[in-house]
Amino acid sequence: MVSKQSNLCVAADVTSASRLISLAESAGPYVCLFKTHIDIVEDFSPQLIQDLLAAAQKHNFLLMEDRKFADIGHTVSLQYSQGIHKISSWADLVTVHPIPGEGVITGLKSAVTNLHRGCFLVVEMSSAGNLASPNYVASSMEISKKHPDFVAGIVCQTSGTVQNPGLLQLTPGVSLDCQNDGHLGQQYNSPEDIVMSRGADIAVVGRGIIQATDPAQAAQEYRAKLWAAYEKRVSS
Ligand code: 5BU
Repeated sequence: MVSKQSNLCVAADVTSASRLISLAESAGPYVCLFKTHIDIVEDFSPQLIQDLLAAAQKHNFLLMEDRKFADIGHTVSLQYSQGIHKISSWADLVTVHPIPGEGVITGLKSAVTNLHRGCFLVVEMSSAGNLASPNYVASSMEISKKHPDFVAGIVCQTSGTVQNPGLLQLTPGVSLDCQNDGHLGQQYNSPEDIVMSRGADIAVVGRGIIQATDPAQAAQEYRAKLWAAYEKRVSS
């Protein structure tokens, strides 16, 4: 984040391997994290992973697979390391719902004994009507404390949820032009609000970048606005 002066994570929600790699090349120089939903790629192949890893190394970003694991420990350990995607072999970070309890984390950890891997716990979502109650958020934060060797951060929407300075706050729902995406439930904030009022350390931008006519230029613009807000917040 510091060397690239970027707290921007791009949500690369595209369905073809060539578009995914093209985004990694165009937005890659401006992001600290490149977030995938690998299961939406229609022409997935192991070569795509090799290309993604090469882009990550070239542009110095981490890969996050937004898999939102949410099952018993044994099942998530298989979903994480097996199947066609073999997520644990390439994704530096994954997302996890704490709904099953602590076993979801111990299960994931059991699949990666020799790899440098981590997760973000999803404790609050950006979507309208999401079910995260204050109790759920508090209990989820308790779980995060028990696994500092694997929980790198928290996905949430509210400033103050993350009290531990050792955890990063990742916050989706950021757009320069939209308030929502209609009946699909997404709710957006501006880059300034997400960092200054909602406490994001890293902000996730999907359609604001990937649907722009020039994704590289959009990524530059979001990076500049988000980083300026971040510097302002941490120095105030
Ligand atoms: P958008 O196009 O900027 O709306 O994309 C947002 C991305 O962040 C998308 O990949 C979602 O899966 C992801 N997301 C989210 O929007 N809200 C959440 O609470 C979580 C993830 Br967790």
